[in-house]
Amino acid sequence: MNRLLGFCVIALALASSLFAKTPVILDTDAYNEIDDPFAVAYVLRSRDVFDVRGITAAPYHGGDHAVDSPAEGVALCHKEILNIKRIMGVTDVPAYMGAPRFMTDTETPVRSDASAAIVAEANRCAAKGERLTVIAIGALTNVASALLTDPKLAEKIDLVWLGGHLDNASEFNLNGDRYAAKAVFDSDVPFTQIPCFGVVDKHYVPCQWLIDNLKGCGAIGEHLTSLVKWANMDRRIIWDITAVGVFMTPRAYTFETCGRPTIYIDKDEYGPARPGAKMRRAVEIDKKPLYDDLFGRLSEVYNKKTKLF
Ligand SMILES: [Ca+2]
Repeated sequence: MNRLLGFCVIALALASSLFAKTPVILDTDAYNEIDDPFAVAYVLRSRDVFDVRGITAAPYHGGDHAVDSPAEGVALCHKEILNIKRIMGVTDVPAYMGAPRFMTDTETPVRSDASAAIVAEANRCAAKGERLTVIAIGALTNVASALLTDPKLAEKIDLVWLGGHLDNASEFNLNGDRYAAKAVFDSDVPFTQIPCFGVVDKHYVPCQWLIDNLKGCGAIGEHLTSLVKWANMDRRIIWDITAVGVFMTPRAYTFETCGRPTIYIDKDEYGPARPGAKMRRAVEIDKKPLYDDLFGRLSEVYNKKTKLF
């Protein structure tokens, strides 16, 4: 009897771990490029996989939706997160305002509701023996600021970041806040990098194909279609979904473990890795299963079937 009871307890524990959702915060410059709203919608339609603890607005400067300052950029990103939540009928996921400026050195955080939320949710997870995953798809200001605010945060979170290139460190998200990127690379936070050029730049798809696939995706499909049309390009890459896809279609990814390079503030190349400092890096991503999963989840058929909202 005791043996049977023990077996049941183990089976239940295994089942709960198999079906445990990943606690996640998505940090996004949602108004910068049209790919961020795809990623936000993807996360919000994947709540069988993610326990979404919040979506944080990242600052940006320049960009597709050009802005004059990071303060203007982060405010528009926050507004766009709220807009996507409204369109999708999501009322139980908080949107947090991020840093209004970039970091000015590698040691001074730019505190914000976003960095505070990352620290608070990481502590909530840690209290239950869990780890918070932060998926970052913009400049790393909020993440670096959280790491600097709580020196023990690196022990409590895992980070997946779309940014940098495979062979050099001159890329929009990285350039947005090089001090923040350096602080993150110099930290001990478990870190998966999804490089842009050399990996995700193989993911060009025709814009008309995106529009065709968004038919039948309801109000969020119409919103994403309007963004694709606004971009007015023949083909493009939906960069940011690849950071979400790490959890959704992991078999589509080939990773390598590599040294964790030094980021220079004033040089485009990666510097040598600190001795023993490692990270995981995607080197190849098969886009077909990723897009199949994305559009399947965005469809109204899926939405009605799962009754998430
Ligand atoms: Ca982005």
